[in-house]
Amino acid sequence: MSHSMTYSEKVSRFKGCLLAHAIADAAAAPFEGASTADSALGPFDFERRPYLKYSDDGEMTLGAAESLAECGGFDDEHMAKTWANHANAHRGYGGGVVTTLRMIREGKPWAEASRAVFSDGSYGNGAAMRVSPFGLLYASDREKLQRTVARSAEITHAHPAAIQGAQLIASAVSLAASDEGTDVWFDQLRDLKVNATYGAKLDDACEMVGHDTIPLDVVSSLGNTVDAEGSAVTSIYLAIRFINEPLAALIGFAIDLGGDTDTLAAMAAGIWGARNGVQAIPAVALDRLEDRHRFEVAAEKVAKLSVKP
Ligand code: AR6
Ligand code: MG
Repeated sequence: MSHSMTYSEKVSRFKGCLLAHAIADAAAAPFEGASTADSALGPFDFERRPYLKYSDDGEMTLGAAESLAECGGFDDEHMAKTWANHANAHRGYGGGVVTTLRMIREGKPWAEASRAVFSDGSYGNGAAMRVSPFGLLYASDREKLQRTVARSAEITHAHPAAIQGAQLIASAVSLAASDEGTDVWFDQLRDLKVNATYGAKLDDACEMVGHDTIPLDVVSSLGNTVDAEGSAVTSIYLAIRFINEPLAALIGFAIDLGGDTDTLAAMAAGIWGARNGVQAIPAVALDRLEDRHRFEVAAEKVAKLSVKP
């Protein structure tokens, strides 16, 4: 955070992050699994959706923020129980994580449950899609951010690619929440110890920024799939590309990508909201978001915690 940022500006960014994330998740969820559009079809129209119901992305992010606030920071046991107990089966959770969360509810230690479905751990983007509250809370301490995010990812997603995807998204949120210009984001993200696939995609994304890409180009270079490697850098690219544009434009383009639209949109919008603040989100979207007040309260509590001496 820059020293000149007031507390109310900070609260606006924390709310902007969580609310934009949930709104984008809800707006894009009905398009999950769609094919990639040949050309960009334009901004999402909030008017056509009377109710914005968030999916697993929003639910786990809310749980993360509430657990961080309640514990005054990260507590792995509490976080695991919160995610497990809050999980609503109707919100579209990934098949592996449903089983892992059920095992945690039944009392299995998370470190065992996390490797019970896939012995190498899940490489899905489920750890990255819920990580924005960590990026906000630990924005001023990069080392602590990486360590804490890795541990939070492991609760359900022990595979290194899932952990690194979560670290990339959390770092992008923290860069957005500070006033670091997007021109230096890629340098900072390359400094994380990520695998060669992420490294190559960060290079491609950096190259694509500033060019007028179509959805097919973005998907063929960066991906649109449920694995963390197939989506984390895509969302970072989306956030940078639309950082100075309306949220509806970002969501529209995420939907045009097809595939895992809700998670692509949510991760990108969380980054966008951490830079632009809640005042940049249209009232029609805020008014229609399910549990809007609960997201706002959680964001305020995390903001308060972040300035605690
Ligand atoms: N080996 C084989 N397949 C795997 C592995 C692995 N190690 N890891 C993941 N998969 P999951 P998520 C495949 O269940 O990451 C929702 O739409 C496997 O097919 O851990 O929390 C959300 O909105 C598995 O079911 O869930 C997210 O967009 C799938 O990847 C998305 O799902 C997802 O991994 C990811 O959710
Ligand atoms: Mg998804």
